[in-house]
Amino acid sequence: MQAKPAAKLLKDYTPPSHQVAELALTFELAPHATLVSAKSTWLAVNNSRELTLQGVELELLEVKVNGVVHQDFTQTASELHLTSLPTQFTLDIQCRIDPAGNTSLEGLYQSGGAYCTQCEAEGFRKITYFLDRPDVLTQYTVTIIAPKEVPYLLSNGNKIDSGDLPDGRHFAKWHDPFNKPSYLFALVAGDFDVLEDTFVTQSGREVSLQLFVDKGNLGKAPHAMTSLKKAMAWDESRFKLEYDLDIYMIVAVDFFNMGAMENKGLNIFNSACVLANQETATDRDFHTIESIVGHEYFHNWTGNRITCRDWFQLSLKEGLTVFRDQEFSSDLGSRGLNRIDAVEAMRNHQFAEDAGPMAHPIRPEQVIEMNNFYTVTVYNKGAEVIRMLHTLLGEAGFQAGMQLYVSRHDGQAATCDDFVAAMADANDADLTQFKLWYSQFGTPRLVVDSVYDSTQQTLTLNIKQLPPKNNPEQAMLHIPVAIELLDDMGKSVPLSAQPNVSGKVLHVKAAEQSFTFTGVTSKPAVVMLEDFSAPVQVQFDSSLADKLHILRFARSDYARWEAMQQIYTVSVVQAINSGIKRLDAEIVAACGELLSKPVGDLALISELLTLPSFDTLIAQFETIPVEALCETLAAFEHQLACELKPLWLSCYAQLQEDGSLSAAAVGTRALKNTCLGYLAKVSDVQIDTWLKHALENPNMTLKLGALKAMVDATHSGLDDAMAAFDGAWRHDALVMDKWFALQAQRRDLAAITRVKGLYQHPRFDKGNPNRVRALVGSLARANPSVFHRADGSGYQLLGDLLVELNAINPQNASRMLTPFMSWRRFDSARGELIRAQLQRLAALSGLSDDLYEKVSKALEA
Ligand code: B3K
Ligand code: ZN
Repeated sequence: MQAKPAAKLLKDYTPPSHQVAELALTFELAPHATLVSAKSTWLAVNNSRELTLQGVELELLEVKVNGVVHQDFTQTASELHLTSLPTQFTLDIQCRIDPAGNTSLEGLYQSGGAYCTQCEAEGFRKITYFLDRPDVLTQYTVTIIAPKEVPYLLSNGNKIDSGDLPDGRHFAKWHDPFNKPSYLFALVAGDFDVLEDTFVTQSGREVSLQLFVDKGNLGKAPHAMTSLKKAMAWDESRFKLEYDLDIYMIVAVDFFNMGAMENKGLNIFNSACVLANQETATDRDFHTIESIVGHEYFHNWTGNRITCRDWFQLSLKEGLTVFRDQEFSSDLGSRGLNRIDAVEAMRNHQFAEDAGPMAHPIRPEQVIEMNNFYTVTVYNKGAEVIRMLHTLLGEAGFQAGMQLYVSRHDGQAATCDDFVAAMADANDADLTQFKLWYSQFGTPRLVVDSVYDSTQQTLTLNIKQLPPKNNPEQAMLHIPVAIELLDDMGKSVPLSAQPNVSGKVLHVKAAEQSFTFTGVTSKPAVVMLEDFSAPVQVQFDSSLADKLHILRFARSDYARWEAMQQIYTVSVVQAINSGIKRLDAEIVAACGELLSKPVGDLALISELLTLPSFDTLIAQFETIPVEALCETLAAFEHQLACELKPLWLSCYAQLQEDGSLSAAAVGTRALKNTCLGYLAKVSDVQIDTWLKHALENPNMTLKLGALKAMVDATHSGLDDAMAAFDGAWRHDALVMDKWFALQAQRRDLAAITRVKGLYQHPRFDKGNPNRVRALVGSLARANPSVFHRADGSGYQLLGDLLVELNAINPQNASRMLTPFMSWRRFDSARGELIRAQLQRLAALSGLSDDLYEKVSKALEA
């Protein structure tokens, strides 16, 4: 392994040496030689005569201080160190950069023909030399000069000037009146179609909304625009937060590392998170777009108006903004289904990260490459921590805390401590113990047992808090445990008052605590951790009868789903231990009951009838039993398909929907697809006809549902169906991503060869993160029986790709590496095969910091 890149530590934070009063940037755009001039005004904070600026892959042309060429500087690959400076000065720096040659998709790069930027976390240093850190805020004025063939020239804030220049070029000048850090800077230049709209804020200001998409894609833009307007209205009504500029722009680009970016007034989005109509996008895509458009909009306050002091505080904006987008989706749609989604993200991904070599607190203390910390821990566990605060303080208390946070810190770069202090002060609450959630990693465990005393009519819950297995020294946390007690009739039993219980929440703060509830007239079924009120693992043995009772009667849809998940999970574990891969008749009957009366929330019924994923189930095992797990899931699915065949058939036959995006139609399509998924596993002429009809249906949700059903069933018509889909959709890269993903989920013997072969498909492009994630990401994440083949061919394929991606796009490489991180969880033969791939990467010359950090952690003893 090459020289070790240095880690940065939270405890080493020092404030910046200088303040920047203003920054004027001028870009003369050319694909391989863009000129960037940066003129700024500086004030040394402690009379320092030196200034160290960050800059990477820049060709430095000239430095002037107070208008005079300045030669007292030294340069390294990542810094410019200026000496002999006055304490107050203007600085002019001229650089040349190569957007067309920038495949990292960070800094200024080209997507298709358009220029665009991505500066978070530390991409601004690929544009010019600057104090590229989030606590240096200043006002930006940006002039963009380009040939007239590039008609739209966009940056943050308001356009203050534009016009023609000699030699066929034109310019636009933008000014952003809000101070911002460099990571929120954005520039876009290209030719687009524009969808325009307006939004009138609660105080009566009219905001112009513009959505820029590739030419020809206007028909796929309205949903994102509607989502934006819903988000603006929701933030006003729930959080009393109003938009602050006169214009809000969103640009969709095809080459983008993440979902989207909240640059002030000029969001840049992965086109997959914007473009949708019902012929090309699934119901799930529509939902994702709404939540991401909301997420980026909500950052305008939680992230932009109040930003982060340093990158260790990332969860300050991300955990909070994920919480806000989850609430947005829940207020507009189904709270239960949104909670299921959020908990699945936690259980499928975050628990694994928190137990693996990259485990970190939601406020990390040590970072080599910041881009590696845009994680499910910082985002999703961060949101769960905010949700716990909301549970502890209630909506009114939480909103009071938010108002205090905003009034104290508007315009500042703040810390997680600042946020918790505002919550505590506004509520006169002691959050000292709660704050440990920010500094401790790993998933805490609760071991619960319940004792019912029929003579006293009491129920006692004895709760033990165990530290995470990988962090045994950690201090006890304050864990809000929501519960519901259900009597024989399925009615909620009121919880008798006692210390450390408020409403339905038990405050678990110590290693062992007991809670005794009086007036419990019969032995209740206990809903434990209702709505996943804390990101913990719970061990609580309850009978199948109790779980079925909860399934029928719990007040929370989430709790009903969770009961069913536990039923399936216990069955899977028992089947693997006993070797008898059959679901209990009572469980099959419960599924039958759900299916025989498809009324109410059909999307929820669909979730209830879906077995837990491979990724969820692995948490049950010390060593992941790959074959046994895949075989058991397949056996259960087959059993449900066969034994309930008449019910699947009658359910499917009676489900009708109007093709709209109403919750009822979306739910109906979800259940139709679930039915078809099971039915495709049993052969029948009727089923083949339905599959054919669904494939021909213009609605992408139904079309893809049929194709997925055929993939999972290894249906004899699959090759033809896949070829027809390719023929019909080759022109649409985003639709082809769905096809690549399905190709990668096929389980036949040729699966690995097929994926490799698809690298040559005319629509495939290793430089495009969406394509790579669709194809290879789906193999690694959604096809465990093939990816984890004992011969190591899946690992070899991913290893080969990572070697290439390391050179093209380290950020994407690092994200694609994640499945290798849990190599110690597999049997020794598989573990060794993955380790060999990690060692191969470790030995690469030119290994990026991104991969170095994760590979070296994975290999550490
Ligand atoms: N803040 C951006 C993420 C930037 C990631 C940089 N590697 C998107 C978001 O969370 O809204
Ligand atoms: Zn975000």
